Amino acid sequence: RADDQYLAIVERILKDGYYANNRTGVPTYKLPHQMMQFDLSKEFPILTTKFVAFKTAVKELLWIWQKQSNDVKELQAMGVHVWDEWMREDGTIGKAYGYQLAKYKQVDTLLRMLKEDPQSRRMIVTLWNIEDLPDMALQPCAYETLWDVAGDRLNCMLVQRSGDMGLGIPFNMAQYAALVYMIAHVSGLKPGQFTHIINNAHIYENHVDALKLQLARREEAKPAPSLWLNESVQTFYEFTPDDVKLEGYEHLGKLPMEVAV
Ligand code: UFP
Repeated sequence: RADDQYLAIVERILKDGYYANNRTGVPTYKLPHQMMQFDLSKEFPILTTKFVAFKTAVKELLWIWQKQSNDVKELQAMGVHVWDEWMREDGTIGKAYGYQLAKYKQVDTLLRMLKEDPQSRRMIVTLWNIEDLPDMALQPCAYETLWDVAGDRLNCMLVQRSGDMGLGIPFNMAQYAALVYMIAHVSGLKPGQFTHIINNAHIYENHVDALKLQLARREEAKPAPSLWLNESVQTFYEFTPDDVKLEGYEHLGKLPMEVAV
């Protein structure tokens, strides 16, 4: 289950993590090469040992993958403020995230390959553009997805270079799982295996207490909710935040943590 895999990483980091400072000034405990794997036909991977703001996660995902926008005001208009701290004077996050999808029409290419050549081993969407890195407000963390089709199943591997276990990862795992459901639906496929690889998995020092509280909730984890998609949506660009909902999301409540900027 999502809680078990996530909390196992948290526990490993608290036990064996390497303690060091970083550019934010808030030190972390970190471990390399952590991984979670989910069979999306069996469970939707969202934590229940704390509340995860799924709606916000979906809105941010659609802002990146569908609007392919770097305009923070557009996100704010949807009531989402996760990028406020990184907004530049021009109101954008520079050439980061959605900008890189639009620049090379990467989502269209993926959707086309899934239809025309689903056995391709070259279905990659990447936000890591070396040339543009200096113009990004934040270099993309969850920067690459690799896609695979087996029978009627769509598999996806998400590669994340840097993962904030307290705040970022719970959000990223649920939003990319939702993305697999959406891409599968519009491609006539079913969601399959979702693998989330985190290169530098870290816990900020000021998140340790909250995460220990969460670990203590492990035995009370709730059953996973299911994801509901509006089946009448035909193309990826039609999805609205209301077309993607969790059904039966029971959780053990909020665990506030401060974001390191
Ligand atoms: N971070 C995530 N997920 C995201 C995102 C940011 O975990 O989707 F945008 C975290 C990882 C890290 C910080 O703690 O934000 C980025 O800092 P750096 O660029 O130094 O890795």
